[in-house]
Amino acid sequence: MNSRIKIVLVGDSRVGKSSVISRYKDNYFNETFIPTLGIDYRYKDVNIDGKTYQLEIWDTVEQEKFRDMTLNCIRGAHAIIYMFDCNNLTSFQNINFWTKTFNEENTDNFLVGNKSDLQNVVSTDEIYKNIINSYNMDYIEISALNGSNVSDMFEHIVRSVLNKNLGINFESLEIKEDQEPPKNYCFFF
Ligand SMILES: Nc1nc2c(ncn2[C@@H]2O[C@H](COP(=O)(O)OP(=O)(O)OP(=O)(O)O)[C@@H](O)[C@H]2O)c(=O)[nH]1
Ligand SMILES: [Mg+2]
Repeated sequence: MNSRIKIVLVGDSRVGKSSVISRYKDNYFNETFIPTLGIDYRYKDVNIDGKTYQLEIWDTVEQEKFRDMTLNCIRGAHAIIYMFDCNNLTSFQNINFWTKTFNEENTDNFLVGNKSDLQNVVSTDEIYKNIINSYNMDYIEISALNGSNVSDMFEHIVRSVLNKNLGINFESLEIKEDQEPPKNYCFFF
């Protein structure tokens, strides 16, 4: 038996949401941009302090037509990753929009700058550093391309969710090793 923790990634198109999931799940990176066409999830087991947690990691898309589905997907999530591209100011400015759109009370929220392998126009600038602090979320910089901080980030999120407890009854989340994903969570297009 282990426990399932649901994590949802949101943010502008091309910030690297799908790439981060592929890097973490399969240790794979594709330089070619293949836009995600809907909402999907992947599973990944992680062992922390001798206990296995099954992470249910949801990949979302920017387009407005999927907004309601993303909102549905966020209900019941333990953590939300608000992701931007460290080298794309617009994607950082749009975090304000994403946090307002998916403002959930019972989630643990993280601000994540991806593409740290590139020149960093956001978090090296004093003005933006202040904005990052004002979000009052843990800030983590990662790179799907070279894998920097990716596993550590997911582990940090799990520990944080467990520490905060968030009113989650983990006993009720216990699942059997070979249990099928919940079918009603599935959106394919
Ligand atoms: N240099 C660099 N490029 C990256 C990194 N992560 C992703 N990319 C590239 O950025 C582009 C977009 O990545 P995706 O993972 O498809 O972005 P996405 O956020 O899932 O985009 P949508 O599916 O449209 O929402 C691709 O060409 C990736 O190869 C990174 O850490 N560093
Ligand atoms: Mg994608």
